[in-house]
Amino acid sequence: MRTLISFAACFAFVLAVTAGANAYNPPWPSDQPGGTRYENGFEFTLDYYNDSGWDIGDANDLPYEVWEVGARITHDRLEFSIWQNLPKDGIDGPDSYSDSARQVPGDLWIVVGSCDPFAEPSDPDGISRYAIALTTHGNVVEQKYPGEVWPEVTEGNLYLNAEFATGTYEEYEEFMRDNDYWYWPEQPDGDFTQNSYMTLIKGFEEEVTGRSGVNWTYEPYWNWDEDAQDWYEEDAWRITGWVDRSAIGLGFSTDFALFYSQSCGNDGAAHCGTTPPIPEPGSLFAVAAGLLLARKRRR
Ligand SMILES: [Ca+2]
Ligand SMILES: [Ca+2]
Ligand SMILES: [Ca+2]
Repeated sequence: MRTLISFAACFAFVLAVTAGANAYNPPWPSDQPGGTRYENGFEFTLDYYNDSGWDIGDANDLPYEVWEVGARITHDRLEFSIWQNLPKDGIDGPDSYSDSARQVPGDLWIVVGSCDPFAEPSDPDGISRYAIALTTHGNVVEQKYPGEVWPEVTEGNLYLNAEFATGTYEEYEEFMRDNDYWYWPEQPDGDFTQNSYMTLIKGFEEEVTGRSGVNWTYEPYWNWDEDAQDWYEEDAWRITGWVDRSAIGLGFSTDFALFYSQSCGNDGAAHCGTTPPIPEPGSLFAVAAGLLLARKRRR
C-alpha cells in the first residue's frame, strides 16, 4: 500500500512521461550532474533536473526538485546557496503514509574533511559533520517516526553532532533505476528500497547561535520542457546563508561537502569544495612590499 501511494505522489510524473523518450536529456547543461556553474565567486554543482517527482497532487502542480548546491569561501566564512523549489513553509501533498502531509525543505548538511557528503564523522580521519537548520522546525515528518519527539531547531542556527532523519518516501531509487531514469547522487546504504538521504535534523548535541545565518528568496529557475523543446520558468526558492569557518573547523586546503534534500528525500544534491591553501609567506611579503612601494610613489 505504501508503495502504491508513494507512486501516486512523488512518482506520478514518471507515469506521465514514461511514454516520451529521453525525458531526461535536456540540451543544457548537458553535463549535469557534476557540471559546474560560477556566479559571483560561487561554485555550484549542478544536479539533474527532474530527477524528482512533479505533480505531487492536483492541488500543487509542483515538483520536489533540487537543482544546484554551491559554495563560496571567504577569509572567515563558508557561504552556501541552494536552488530548490519548496517554500519555507512547505506545501501540503500526499506521501507514503498519508493522503495529506506537509512536505517541507530539509536542512543543510556539511561534511568537513571529505568530499563525500555521506562520509561518517571520524576522529582519526579528521572528518566531522555539521548541520544548519534552514527552517525552524520540530518533528515535521512524524509519519515516519511515530512517537518520536524531536527538539525544535531554529532557522539559521548551527548544530553539532546532529542526528539526521531520512526521506519519507520509499523505493525512489528502485523505481528510477528500473525505469532507466537518472538520479544523483547515489545513496550510501546500497538499499534501493529505502530513501536514505539526510533530510532534517532530528536531534543534536549542541546548538550554536550567532555563527551562521540563512536567507530565503523567491527566484525562478529556468527548466527544460522536453515536450515543448523549450525553456520555462519554474517557481523556485533559493536558500543562501553562511557559517563561520572557525565554528566548523574549516581550515586551509581542506575538502568539504554540502548536501541538501527536501523532507521526502527523493531529490538530493551535493557539492564538493576545497578551501584555499595557507598564503605563502613569500606572497605576503610581495604584497607588503608592493604596498610600501605604492606609498613611496604617492609621496
Ligand atoms: Ca534535481
Ligand atoms: Ca537507499
Ligand atoms: Ca539529485
